[in-house]
Amino acid sequence: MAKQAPQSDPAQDAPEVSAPQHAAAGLPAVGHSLRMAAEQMGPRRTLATLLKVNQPNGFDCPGCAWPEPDKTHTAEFCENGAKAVAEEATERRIRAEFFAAHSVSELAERSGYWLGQQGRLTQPMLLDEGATHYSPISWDDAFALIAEELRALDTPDGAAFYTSGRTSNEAAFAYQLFARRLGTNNLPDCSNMCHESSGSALTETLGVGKGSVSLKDLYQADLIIVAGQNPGTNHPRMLSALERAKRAGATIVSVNPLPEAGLERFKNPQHARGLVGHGTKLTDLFLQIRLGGDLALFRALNQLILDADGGVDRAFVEEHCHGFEEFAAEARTTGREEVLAATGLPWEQIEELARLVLGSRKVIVCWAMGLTQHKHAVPTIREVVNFLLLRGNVGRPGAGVCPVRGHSNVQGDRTMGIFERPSKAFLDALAGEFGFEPPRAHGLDSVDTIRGMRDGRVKVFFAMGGNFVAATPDTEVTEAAMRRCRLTVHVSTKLNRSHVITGARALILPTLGRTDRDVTARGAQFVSVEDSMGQVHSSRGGLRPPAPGLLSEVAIVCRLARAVLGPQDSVPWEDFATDYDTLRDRIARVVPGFADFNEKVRRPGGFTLPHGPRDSRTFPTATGKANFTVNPLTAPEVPAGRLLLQTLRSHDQYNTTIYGLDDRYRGITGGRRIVLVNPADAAELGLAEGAYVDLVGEWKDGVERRAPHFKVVHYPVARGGAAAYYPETNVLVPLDSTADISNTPTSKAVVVRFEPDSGER
Ligand SMILES: Nc1nc2c(c(=O)[nH]1)N[C@H]1C(S)=C(S)[C@@H](COP(=O)(O)OP(=O)(O)OC[C@H]3O[C@@H](n4cnc5c(=O)[nH]c(N)nc54)[C@H](O)[C@@H]3O)O[C@H]1N2
Ligand SMILES: Nc1nc2c(c(=O)[nH]1)N[C@H]1C(S)=C(S)[C@@H](COP(=O)(O)OP(=O)(O)OC[C@H]3O[C@@H](n4cnc5c(=O)[nH]c(N)nc54)[C@H](O)[C@@H]3O)O[C@H]1N2
Ligand SMILES: [Mo]
Repeated sequence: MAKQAPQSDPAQDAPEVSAPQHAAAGLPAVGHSLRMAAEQMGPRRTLATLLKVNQPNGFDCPGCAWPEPDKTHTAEFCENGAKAVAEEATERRIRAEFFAAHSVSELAERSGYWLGQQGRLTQPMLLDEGATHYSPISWDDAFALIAEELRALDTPDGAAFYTSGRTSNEAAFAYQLFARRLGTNNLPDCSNMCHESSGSALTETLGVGKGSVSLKDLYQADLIIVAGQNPGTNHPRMLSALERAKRAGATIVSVNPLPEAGLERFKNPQHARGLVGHGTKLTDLFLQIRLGGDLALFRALNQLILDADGGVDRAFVEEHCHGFEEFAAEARTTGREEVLAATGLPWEQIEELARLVLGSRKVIVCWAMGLTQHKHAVPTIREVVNFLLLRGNVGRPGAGVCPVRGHSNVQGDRTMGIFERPSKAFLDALAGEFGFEPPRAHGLDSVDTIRGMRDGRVKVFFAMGGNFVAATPDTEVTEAAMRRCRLTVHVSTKLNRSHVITGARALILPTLGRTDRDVTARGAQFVSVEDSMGQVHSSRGGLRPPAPGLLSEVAIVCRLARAVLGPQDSVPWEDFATDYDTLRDRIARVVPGFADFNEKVRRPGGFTLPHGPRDSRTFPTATGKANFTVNPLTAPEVPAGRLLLQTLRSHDQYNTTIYGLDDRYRGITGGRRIVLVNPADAAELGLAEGAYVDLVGEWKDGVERRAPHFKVVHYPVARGGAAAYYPETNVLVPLDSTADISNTPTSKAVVVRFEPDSGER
């Protein structure tokens, strides 16, 4: 089996620990982001670029999917958005000489941090069968090579087409069309590891797998519950919205095993008072819940609402909902002892939250990976929906569901048909528009793609962005699976680990990013994205591309499709590649909500997609109503002497892209191999502060999964749980440990034991 190479170099990884902070952003954040940006881009490019982020005529920030306020502040960027931009707009370059100087096996020994620091990719590269180094290849030869491998497959299902969520609507639509013209629904995407649980739960209960609130709703809410999310690091611009809500009188409750600095207090860097003052206190009530305790919490709240006089919005439930009686009967059986054990919360706190809920007319629940990456994630989110439905908190201003998406266009990619289980309606529309019969059988998601590669069924792996081997679970299994492929292809902006863990042959196809100017034979092009709240708008980069001849993602897909399907194919790939308006005209006819796409996307601020539950309390579910569901109470079980590990993000990373080795708000500097443990648990387990340990995963398959050399940090995490960074800990997440229904890896719930540092690296 492949040796597990360091994700971060243990030799350079020497974490230092100081006290965690209690406020986010402010002056240090501005200084930090400008310093990082200037290092990558130089001062002139830094200023020119950062002033264009999320502006009406600029590009969409590649950082996260949080929406832009209507009137954009001149500096509508945040510290971590600035880092994401700098990472892409860097002036460093990787050229052919780099690949001649470094063999693939040498690069496989480097950390992901080091690989990312080498700069932008500038020309197509091929690793031929048996070769030790990548060497240059022309675009046409690269497309011909992929065509040859695809044609050699017994079935189109021998290929899988992965998407990471930065891909534009236009590229995503062309990409799924190509896969389906070829004959497969194997369209795994990063969503499968991210908000799939939200999509599954919301589609079943509300009929739309997306959030139902806008920024305006947040500003009007009486009560906002933020559960399982760390916006201070991952969605910093959300803090401005929470601050505004707070000033308008909202109460904010955070539910998290960790006290996250960004949720405690916010020093808004857009205002003078935020730069130098104490900032705004955000959280009014902090529920320090145990990992995986949220289902129990929401069941308890629902029981208290049912028991309260006038707690239930009867009129709403009768007119709009289905399944109330069964749900209520189940909720009434919720046992207090079970709730206390699962949540670790004092009962009084749960009652206090219930009082806040009963005193509020407009309630929003926001969540992210803390809810979606558990075995019982889908029932947990269904129970959140029950909670909102009970008091009519869906489809009225100031209220609703708010799953906060990660990648900047992950929601749009799904809207464009990047889905291994497309609806019949979508396929029918595609068939009607393009005159072919798309495959109807479900395809493979991310976890099933790994199984397919492992078992030799998937032989060609193609990735539109992302870093598949580093982002997916069970690193050793996944890397071995990847190595079994005939061909692996990555369309990427930056070098990463997935380029050096390859099939028999491998291609790196460099591409333009969000910040780059995109000019084709028919002139300057722009693309579009959809944010976390269903707002679609254009994105236009302004920087000189990192190298001449670089192709956009749209052009890569369309030229590949033409090479594979032939020039006489019924789809006008060449027009699509050079004039994105022609592509948008087709999207307008296939995807609901996109009529007059070309006209609407040119309006300042773009347009909002229709959303039945939000707009008119219509619920396109199987029953035609909003569905209450019955979700038996479960919580993770952890044997004595073990802790439950969650794998999360530091402040200096974007998923598998490491910007730096600090996690400022949590008081960690200079390293990433740390594990946060509650001092009381540490005392019981004999884990001294500063000691080095191996984390050893335990799961029912009995396989030993080991992540060596982590420094113990005593930290105020909820009892029974621990936390360490991803992707270093992905080696511990079993491939088969996934959420029921959504098949999302359980990255927030890995049972681990601690062993003395083995000295392994
Ligand atoms: N700068 C930056 N921005 C990003 C990203 C990035 O890596 N860096 N990633 C992007 C992507 S793709 C995504 S999906 C989002 C991720 O955004 P988040 O979901 O905020 O990311 P995580 O770091 O995984 O944080 C999970 C949070 O949930 C809490 N949590 C964990 N388990 C539980 C639980 O059982 N219950 C509750 N109530 N809380 C729990 C953790 O303590 C932590 O605060 O951010 C996006 N934005
Ligand atoms: N243990 C654990 N595992 C997790 C998670 C977790 O919380 N814990 N989180 C999961 C989540 S929420 C997600 S979304 C996934 C993320 O999984 P991915 O989306 O696959 O990973 P990223 O690290 O975001 O991908 C980064 C790479 O994308 C490429 N890239 C960047 N911009 C562009 C672009 O514009 N175009 C193209 N073509 N390429 C580009 C660069 O080459 C860069 O190296 O990871 C998942 N894995
Ligand atoms: Mo994500």
